[in-house]
Amino acid sequence: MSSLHLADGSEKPAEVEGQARLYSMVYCPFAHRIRLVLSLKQVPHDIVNINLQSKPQWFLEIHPDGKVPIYIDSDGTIITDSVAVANYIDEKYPEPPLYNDETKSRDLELLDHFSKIMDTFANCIFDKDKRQFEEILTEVTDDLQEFEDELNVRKTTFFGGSNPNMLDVLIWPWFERAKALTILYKQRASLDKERFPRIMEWVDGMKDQSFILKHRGSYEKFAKFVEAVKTRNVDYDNL
Ligand SMILES: N[C@@H](CCC(=O)N[C@@H](CS)C(=O)NCC(=O)O)C(=O)O
Repeated sequence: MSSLHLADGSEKPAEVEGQARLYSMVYCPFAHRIRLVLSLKQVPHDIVNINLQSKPQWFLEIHPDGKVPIYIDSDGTIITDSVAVANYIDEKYPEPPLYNDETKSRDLELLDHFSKIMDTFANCIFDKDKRQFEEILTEVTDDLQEFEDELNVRKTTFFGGSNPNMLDVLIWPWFERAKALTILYKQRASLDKERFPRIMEWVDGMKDQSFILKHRGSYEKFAKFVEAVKTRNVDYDNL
């Protein structure tokens, strides 16, 4: 079950006993990570979407940061921050495994390096980065080189081998949203096929995964969402 985005003044939906809950927001890439992990692990849960511009008081009482995702486990345990939530779910539900001992430390290192790309993307879409778009794009592609090189070393479609692992899943939401840049900046923003053949193959492989298709969002709507955030007037359910 997924809900409309609940705002201040709304009632908190009753919890279903013995079932986990994800507090989410449809356009949030961090919450998207968790929807993907829950789907892959087939964890029974419900989703309550939050209007982040008018947060319900009861939502702020769950955690004062007031950010999504928040995951409430079936036993009431509250976990915040997408990577912590993803790892918590992975430990509790080991199947399918999303880390392997051989690559786990390198995967976590790459995940850490990917946060620089995430920050650049956020600053870029919300106009906090005043550099020319070309300059920002050059920086992002240079930062992506490490990921291309790693896939080249592993010689596999996914970082996880023939199936996506935690690193694949946790970086995907930003790739899905990247094309919004072409709308927001009215410029082409595609990767060079000669320089990034592995990443291109990875994107194609990820797109076809059933758990990715199930939670796929439109980059056009994401671009509308970004524009709406800038005017501080987001109609979360009607973009
Ligand atoms: N580091 C956090 C970031 C979560 C985050 O920034 N979520 C945004 C939505 S995409 C949010 O809840 N913003 C509301 C706010 O900051 O008040 C994570 O990985 O979960």
